[in-house]
Amino acid sequence: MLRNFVILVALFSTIYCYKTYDGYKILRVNINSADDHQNILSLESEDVQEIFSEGRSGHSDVLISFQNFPRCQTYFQSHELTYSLVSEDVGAEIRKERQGLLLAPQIAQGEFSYDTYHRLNIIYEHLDALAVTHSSNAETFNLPGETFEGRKIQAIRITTNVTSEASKDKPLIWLDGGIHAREWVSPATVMYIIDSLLGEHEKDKSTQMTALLDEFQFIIAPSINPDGYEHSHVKDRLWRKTRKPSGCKKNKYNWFGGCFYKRCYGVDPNRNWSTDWGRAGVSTDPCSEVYPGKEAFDQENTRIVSDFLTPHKDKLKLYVTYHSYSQLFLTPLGYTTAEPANYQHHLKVGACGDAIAQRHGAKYINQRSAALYPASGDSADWAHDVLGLTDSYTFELRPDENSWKVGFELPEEQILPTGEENVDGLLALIANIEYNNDV
Ligand code: 0X9
Ligand code: ZN
Repeated sequence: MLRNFVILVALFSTIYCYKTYDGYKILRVNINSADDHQNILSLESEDVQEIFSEGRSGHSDVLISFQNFPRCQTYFQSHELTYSLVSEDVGAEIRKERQGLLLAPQIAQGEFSYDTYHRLNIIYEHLDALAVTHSSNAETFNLPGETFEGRKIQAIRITTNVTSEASKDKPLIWLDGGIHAREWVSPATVMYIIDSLLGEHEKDKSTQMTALLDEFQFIIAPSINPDGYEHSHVKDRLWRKTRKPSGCKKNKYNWFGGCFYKRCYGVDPNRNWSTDWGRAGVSTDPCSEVYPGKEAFDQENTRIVSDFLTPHKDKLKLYVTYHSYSQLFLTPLGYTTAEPANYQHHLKVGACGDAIAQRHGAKYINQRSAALYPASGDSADWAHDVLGLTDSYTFELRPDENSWKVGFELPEEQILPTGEENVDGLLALIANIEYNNDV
């Protein structure tokens, strides 16, 4: 009875507070030249398209409302852009996922599961519970500072003898998830990696995990854009950015100092880091999905993470950030197609893709970030250039480019296999980092 009531209330809030995306379509637009790419970006600032979904190799997936569809078709024709229909009704996909979430069984405090996507409090409570159960190998802490909406970025430090002072000098591996709000499988995968390092899962790898924990300290933050993540759960499933007010659409103000078109929120946190900030793959429109902010690190969450990592520079041996989707292993650099000096090494570590494929057959392509599309100000480039770290990578998790309707809504039954294959991928990656090989 109570459960039915809860579901009714949730459905009511779904209808009245949640962006429905009814009648929205996703189109896959073929990109054959830099002009095509630019035309897609312009389409966004003309308000014809609601979300600029990243330009993949050879195409760009764009989300378009029912009302804007005819204008969009005209625009495509006049710019000689061809496209195919990927999703007829995004709203239906979102409703389906949301119903599944509402019906997911409740879990006890501190518990976690990989059959549904969890809210931030469940993630943080599970980290704390792990630190209690594995008190000699794990401790949780908040990175200093608060996000714009006043949330903490919680991290877990995992290493043998975690309370000893000496453990703080060990070589450091940093992993983060959730920099893009809607990429829900990213925090879930990072949580699975944490559980596995502590022997909650992947129990057959205990010898390997113990050796890793003896050698390294891991600091792992599963959700480094918590404001955006919560927003994507309660208001807008396809939210990507942070939540800080960013200005007015097209930077147009009215006579009274308000916005001429509409107020914009959020900055793309993966364009907000200082490396080559604001140049490639960005838009100056504060409403854009790839708006990099007014300046580097003007978002609390990117500032918090960079301030935390900078003093650890000398200890840091590996930086990995988890995104979705497309199944890619992206190596530096992302802002220029010029080959970095350590490119041969990056090719070698790309072998982690084989380990991933061996688990469940999913193929992750090894590619230089800029070959996906050049974009300035991403976190992995910052770790590579500013922290001087050769081993700095971005994973794009499941699904691949073709087997999906709404790529960010990975079906729940794929959460676990994604976690499993990425434990294998990470172990293979660590085996090849410079620190372990003296390259
Ligand atoms: O665009 C991004 O920030 C990443 N893709 S996503 O779909 N998760 O948004 C890719 C970042 C790769 N870096 C560069 N191309 N610089
Ligand atoms: Zn992303």
